[in-house]
Amino acid sequence: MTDQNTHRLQPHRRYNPLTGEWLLLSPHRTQRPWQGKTEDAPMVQITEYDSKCYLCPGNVRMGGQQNAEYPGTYVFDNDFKALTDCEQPYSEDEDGLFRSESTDGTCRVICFSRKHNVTLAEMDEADLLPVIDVWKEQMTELSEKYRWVQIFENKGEIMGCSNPHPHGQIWASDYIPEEPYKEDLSQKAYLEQHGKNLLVEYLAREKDKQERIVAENTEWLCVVPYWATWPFEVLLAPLRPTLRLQDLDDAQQKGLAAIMKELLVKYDNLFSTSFPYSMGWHGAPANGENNDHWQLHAHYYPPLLRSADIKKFMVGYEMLGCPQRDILPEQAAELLRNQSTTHFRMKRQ
Ligand code: H2U
Ligand code: ZN
Repeated sequence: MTDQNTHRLQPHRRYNPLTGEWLLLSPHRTQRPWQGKTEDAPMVQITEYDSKCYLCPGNVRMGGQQNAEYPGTYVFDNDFKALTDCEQPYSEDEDGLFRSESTDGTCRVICFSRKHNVTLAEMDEADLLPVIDVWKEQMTELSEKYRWVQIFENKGEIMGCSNPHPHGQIWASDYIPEEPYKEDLSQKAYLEQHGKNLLVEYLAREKDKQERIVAENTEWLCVVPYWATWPFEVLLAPLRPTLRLQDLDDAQQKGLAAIMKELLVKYDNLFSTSFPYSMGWHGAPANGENNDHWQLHAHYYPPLLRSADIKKFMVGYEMLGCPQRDILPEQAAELLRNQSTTHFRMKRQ
């Protein structure tokens, strides 16, 4: 912490320009030495194929359908869809007090690899390219029909994901959900007010400041955002104006595979654990409108605070007031940035 930044050590609020919300920072509570527990997690040996896994090639899923003998990535319709195309469209509104409407949507599951025992962090960089291909294909296909296509990954038992087989999900809907809706309004207002794209401008400033960068290459920037809520939250975005995943060109796609690999290895190395998180992509909605105010980006929201088993809870004041964090985003970024780019499991072999 440089001398001119000591004001940051007192309680203060920071503004999230993407959502228009504020958060509270209490960094004076963490000025004790770093207490991160980084002893080695036990090496749990799991096999490349698990006959009991619903996602492994050739296995029968809960609903009775059989997975193909897929060699790489694999997409199937979720057997327990949270969204379906509605059979009886309706909308009701009783004086704004009892308001409801039907929705159209669908849900899919994406297996990132046929191998049960790898994670994106441990996959070769080259094997991340097909994952990005699938994301792009799915976005293109589902955007024809649905206004919002939410691609996400829920990783780790702590996040409620019970199956270690590397996989993500897609939920597509005819409505734009709350988080991207707030981002849509904020980005639009910023462009109107400042004549610049909010995130493209923010990334350029972060690149200059070099305070919150976790990883960077010629096409991408990965930062702990100035307004991060979760201790090790990151924002990953292309530097060039880009509306959607399916708009990424070859150079951006290669750059994305490289920076994802770097981020995920650093995440795992931070607490010597397979780092849990929820992540997902936000880009311009498929609404047929001018979306110049949008910039593609991914959010990574990891729940961990100080070790592989100490989680941050969003409770109390955070449920009733606003989110709060102790460790400064600048400190979190430095911790992540300084992690090795060699996965801890590789080192121990
Ligand atoms: P998560 O572990 O990220 O929750 O994803 C698992 C998803 O896979 C979940 O949405 C689906 C669940 O509905 N699933 C199937 O569609 N078929 C199965 O046989 C098992 C799980
Ligand atoms: Zn499996």
